[in-house]
Amino acid sequence: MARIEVLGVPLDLGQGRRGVDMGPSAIRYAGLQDRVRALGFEVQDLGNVPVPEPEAKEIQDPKLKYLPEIERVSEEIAARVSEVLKRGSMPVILGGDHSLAIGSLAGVALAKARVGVIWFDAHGDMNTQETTPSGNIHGMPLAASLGIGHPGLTRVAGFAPKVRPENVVLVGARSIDEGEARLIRESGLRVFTMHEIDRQGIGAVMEEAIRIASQGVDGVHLSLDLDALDPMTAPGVGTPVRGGITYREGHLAMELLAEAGVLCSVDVVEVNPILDVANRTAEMAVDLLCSALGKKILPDS
Ligand code: HAR
Ligand code: MN
Ligand code: MN
Ligand code: MN
Repeated sequence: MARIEVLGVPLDLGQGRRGVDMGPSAIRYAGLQDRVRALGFEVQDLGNVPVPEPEAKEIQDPKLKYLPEIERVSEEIAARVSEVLKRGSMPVILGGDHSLAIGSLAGVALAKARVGVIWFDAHGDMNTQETTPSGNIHGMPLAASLGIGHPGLTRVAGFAPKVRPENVVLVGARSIDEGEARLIRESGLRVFTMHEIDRQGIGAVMEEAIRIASQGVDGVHLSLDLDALDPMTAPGVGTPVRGGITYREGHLAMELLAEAGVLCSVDVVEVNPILDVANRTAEMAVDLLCSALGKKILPDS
């Protein structure tokens, strides 16, 4: 039976609100291990990657806050994630803020010749030190993975880029900064904003997203930012944006991914228990992960 290995990354250095470092605990507390085992997987929890506390560090570059610390954590994540894949398991990385995806995608790219990415997010995460309005690195991981931005972020694990734009799809976007919009157009990745989801329906959007991400690759990485969902469904995130993916749209998207059978690795990020309502967002994260791993409303047997 397939094996899942869980790696926690209590990282909050990539953004400005405390509490997202408690995300891995909240997701585990929501029953992750038992729920995934109930689907028939073997599950091993590798514990957490060590992450420095912001109070113990100083911001050096206001356009790339905590860059040296995030670089070090990213290298560690990359090494751990590639080991998991080389053992034949599926890594599930629990955040923490989305800057951790720089490391997780680096790890996937180390282990696989060519990888596709489905990036669920309200945001573009396509900023660089030149375009960022905040200096927060969690607004940069998709750009970094495409080889755009500061070399400290793009060259994690010693090479760039990690993915080709023709295999990258952004789903659920509704808050894109001006500079990001330009980088998105220039890089040529495919974006399904909430407008396309409203118009075509999440089913058609996901079919196309899966086709693009899986063309010619050895696996598809799902980077699931919980702020892709509507704040009514997922209130416990640091940068909520109205008008997001509904509970069922989220599940249908994950169910279609499971049916496609292409997933090789998953990030679950931006869950902030301090901003949450009775752990609802962490529970939603576990629910969505189960659907992505093949949970059906009406099981076959
Ligand atoms: N685009 C804004 C910035 O770069 C906000 C980014 C918020 N990002 C996340 N991850 N929550 O998607 O500062
Ligand atoms: Mn902390
Ligand atoms: Mn994000
Ligand atoms: Mn986001």
